[in-house]
Amino acid sequence: MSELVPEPRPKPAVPMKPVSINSNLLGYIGIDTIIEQMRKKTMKTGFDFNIMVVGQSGLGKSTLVNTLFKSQVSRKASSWNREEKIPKTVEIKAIGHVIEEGGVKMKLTVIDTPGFGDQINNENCWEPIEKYINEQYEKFLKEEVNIARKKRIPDTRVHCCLYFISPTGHSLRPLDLEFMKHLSKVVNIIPVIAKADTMTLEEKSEFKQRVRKELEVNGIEFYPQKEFDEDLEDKTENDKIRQESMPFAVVGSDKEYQVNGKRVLGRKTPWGIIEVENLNHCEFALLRDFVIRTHLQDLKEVTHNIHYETYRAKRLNDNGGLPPNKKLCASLKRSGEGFNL
Ligand SMILES: Nc1nc2c(ncn2[C@@H]2O[C@H](COP(=O)(O)OP(=O)(O)O)[C@@H](O)[C@H]2O)c(=O)[nH]1
Ligand SMILES: [Mg+2]
Repeated sequence: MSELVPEPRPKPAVPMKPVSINSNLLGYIGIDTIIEQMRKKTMKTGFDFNIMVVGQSGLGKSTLVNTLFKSQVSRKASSWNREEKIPKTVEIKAIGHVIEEGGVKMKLTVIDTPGFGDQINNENCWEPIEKYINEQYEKFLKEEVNIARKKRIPDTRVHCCLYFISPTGHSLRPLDLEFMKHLSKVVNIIPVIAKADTMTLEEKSEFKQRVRKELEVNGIEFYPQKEFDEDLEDKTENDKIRQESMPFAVVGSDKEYQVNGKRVLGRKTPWGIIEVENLNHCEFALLRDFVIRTHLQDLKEVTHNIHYETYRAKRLNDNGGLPPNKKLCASLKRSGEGFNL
């Protein structure tokens, strides 16, 4: 009797699916602890956040920054002093503070630009501000290309620029347009309407619409820029901000008052107290939530991945592909070493 030889089985036409490892079978792996690990690291190292305020004197920049961080983080403009000289040029002042909340340290630097737009001829007055922003990119780049790199490069790059629009109820001034046109390519600009308590509800909503239209007509992209939305969720969330909230109409104050048994930040007027954190009174709380609670990390990422990257690529191109650190280039040339970035 002949034995039955089993026929070789045909190979499956479709490659077999990779076996997915069911974590239920193996037990708990602990991938989700990465969040806790990252939290611990951030708590240890803290993080830098640099915010710049730009706009004409008296629009409430210092007051708003104080309101934003509920502490005296930006020096208040001193009262008028006859001896004091009116600054002739835009003078840039950076004031650093460490703010701690829930064990997390934020090294906050507020960059104030007193004197912006205060001259009779304000032509090119955005230039010193652009120069300052680029200088911070340059500093970071130099640190990055150093052979002996610091473990953590101090980050002085401007992550966010609050641009204060005067609450005229008319339209943007040429200076506003010039500034935003030039600077929106190098930094995240968030336009805000200053002193919104000086406008009626109708005036405010009309003015907001007009400003949005003017920015669009002039091709000015403010933060959050459409092209950098990463997915549909981002797009839906940011579209709402771009089409409804921007520019945030804010009121600032660092004085506290008692309202219904609670202490609130507000402005006392003959007709009542304007509560800065009350959404029925102004959009300060929206701006604060936007900058700190929902978009802080994104502001940092867009600064690093888009604005700084653009600067870096241009700088390296201009330099024939070499890093801008001349000393380093010279020393490497001498020693005959080459290196890649
Ligand atoms: N009505 C109103 N006044 C404000 C507001 N914010 C600040 N001020 C006042 O405007 C003046 C100038 O404010 P300041 O913060 O020094 O302006 P900066 O020159 O832009 O820094 C001060 O008297 C503030 O009390 C606001 O939202 N509404
Ligand atoms: Mg000021």
